[in-house]
Amino acid sequence: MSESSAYEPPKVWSWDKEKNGGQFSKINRPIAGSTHEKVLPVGKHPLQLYSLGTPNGVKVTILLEELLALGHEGAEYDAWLINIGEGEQFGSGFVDINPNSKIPALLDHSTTPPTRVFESGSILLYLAEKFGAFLPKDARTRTEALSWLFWQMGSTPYLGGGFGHFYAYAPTKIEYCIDRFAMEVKRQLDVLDQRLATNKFLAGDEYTLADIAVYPWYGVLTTGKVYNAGEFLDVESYKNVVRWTKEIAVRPAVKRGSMVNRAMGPLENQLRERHDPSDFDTKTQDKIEAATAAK
Ligand SMILES: N[C@@H](CCC(=O)N[C@@H](CS)C(=O)NCC(=O)O)C(=O)O
Repeated sequence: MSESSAYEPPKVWSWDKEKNGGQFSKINRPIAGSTHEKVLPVGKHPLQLYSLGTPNGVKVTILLEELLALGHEGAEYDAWLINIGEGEQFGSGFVDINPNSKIPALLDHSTTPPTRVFESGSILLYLAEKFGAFLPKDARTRTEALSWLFWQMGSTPYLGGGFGHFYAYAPTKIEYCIDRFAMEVKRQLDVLDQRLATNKFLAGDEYTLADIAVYPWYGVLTTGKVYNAGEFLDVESYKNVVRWTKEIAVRPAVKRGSMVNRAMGPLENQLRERHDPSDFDTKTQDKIEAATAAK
């Protein structure tokens, strides 16, 4: 019998802060709102992004780099690091922008008063509409792109909060949970695989905000880099997703966007804060640490 089947839930759930709830138990709380006062920094550009280089954060930085690559100068941005392991998402300034205390969060100072945007899907839509790019003009294709964008937002909690949590983070491996969510994630990969068998991109011929939303989760999953679950999920069998992933991964804006606010992995791929395009050449973590060591 697994440990989980011995648990009898009490009549009313209560919060036991000392219980081992896994890797994120120190930051997870059953109440919303800020835990401490913290004014957020503001840089020189109208767009201020408060984020972390997780798949949800990277969606936004890829779109911003794609907009800049297209020549939209108004998409210049400052990207500040929010360390969710340290609970920075519960600072008062961050909660003012995102009452849900999750990265990414955007403040657009080009409007008066500044416009707050939270939820990565909403941020992608806001930016695509603001700059008139990566969202098709034709109603049918636009609707298809939005359907896939909302598909990602609705489906990924089963990949992250479901599969990833129980496969990679939970303190005990529970077969029932891993089975349930592995099956669902494989079904989702098959949904994408079938769509991409007959379409170059998710909305059709055009690369859109839907591809930008889905790639950091399901594309990177097929490279084995998400939860180290490549072999377990047999990701290479989703040939069309693999083909699509390879096409997206080589885009220069995708490479740049994937480095922003990144705080793990090889140091040369980590641009923890981004305030200027030149930061990619001069402010990656390997260069910052080499300069500090030389002093
Ligand atoms: N639906 C949200 C999910 C955002 C999300 O889950 N962010 C995670 C990091 S990837 C986070 O901030 N977690 C901190 C926490 O849960 O306290 C979105 O797409 O913006």
